[in-house]
Amino acid sequence: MKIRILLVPVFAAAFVIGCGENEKAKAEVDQQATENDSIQETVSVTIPEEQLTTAEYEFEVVVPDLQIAWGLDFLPDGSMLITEKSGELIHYKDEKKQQVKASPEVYNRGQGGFLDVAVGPDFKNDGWIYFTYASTEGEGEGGNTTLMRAKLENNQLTNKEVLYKAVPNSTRGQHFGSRISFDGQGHLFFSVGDRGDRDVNPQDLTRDGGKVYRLNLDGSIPQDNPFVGEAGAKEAVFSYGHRNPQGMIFNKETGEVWVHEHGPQGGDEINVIKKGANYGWPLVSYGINYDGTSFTDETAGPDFEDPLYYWVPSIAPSGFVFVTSDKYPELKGDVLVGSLKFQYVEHLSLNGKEVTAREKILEQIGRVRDIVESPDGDLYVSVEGIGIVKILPKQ
Ligand SMILES: [Ca+2]
Repeated sequence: MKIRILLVPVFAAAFVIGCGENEKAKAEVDQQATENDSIQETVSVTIPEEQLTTAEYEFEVVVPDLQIAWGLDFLPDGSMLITEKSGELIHYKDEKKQQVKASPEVYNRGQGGFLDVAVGPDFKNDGWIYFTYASTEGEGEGGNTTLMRAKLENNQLTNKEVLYKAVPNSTRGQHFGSRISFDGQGHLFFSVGDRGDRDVNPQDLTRDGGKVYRLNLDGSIPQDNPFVGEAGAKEAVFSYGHRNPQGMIFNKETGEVWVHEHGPQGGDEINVIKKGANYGWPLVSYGINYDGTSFTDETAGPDFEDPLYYWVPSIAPSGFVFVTSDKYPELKGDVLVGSLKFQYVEHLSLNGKEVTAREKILEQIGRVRDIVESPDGDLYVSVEGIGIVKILPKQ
């Protein structure tokens, strides 16, 4: 069914032993092998394209006439906040689109622009909403990914606070990330891609880019972050060696933050985020360069965290949701991932932390940017050139 990659340690092959000792020695080796297997077995799994099945779902367009609705989230009243990559923030309420005033000025270049929006976990009490966007603030030409929080009052953003600005600015148009997620324990996670500087940023803890960051909800740095106190390190960094994560969930069943990230040609990954871990980019990868040459022969190594799942060929993943809703029993407990490249939503069946099947839904709908479960348990998908559509539960 699926390809499972096992990293089985190589044992010294030569045993020169007497006949009577043979059985005992062999038993010891077997015992050792079993122990090492359980330690070193990776969970890296891929499922080939030929096993990708298709499921029919109806959908309806809920918010029409959007260009690139990069991110969306729901307020407790059921209304929706939507970012347009070009720079608009839209509040969709009572079937009307309102452009929110005083939204941040964005650097709309390449993959950068207005990125994610996430309503804070204590919104009902404190009113905080979190955003990521590309910004030109600070020194140097170009821009870089920025995290802001603000409140929404009378259709405008107030109390705006920049909580993090990645540096330096760059005129490159690649790999800004960025998604925002909360762990239910007072932390916010967000991602910044490698900004097209793969050989400089992802493996260097003193530089932004190619990282997943963890902050307290007010933007301060948790003192138990892994690189606090390390000379020169960006103390907001939680994990590194990432390429360009554009999907992030908090998996309520495992209590973990998961990201997916674009690989090069082949090698998109789902990674379970662990404190201080190195996810290997660009030193290990299941992908190759776009010109067909290989930049690394290594897919794994002892210093690197293996992906939970990887795609070959790349689907160009954007948007990620862990389905908890009873309205979609066949999706519940699984994840959905948007595909920019192949223009569908991929349903990955999960057995705990193992991906067991792939299924295509909303085939040929368009480039999928984001997927969100609403407070009343409906699944909404942002599709370029269409807007926001709702996946209709099966009758
Ligand atoms: Ca990796």
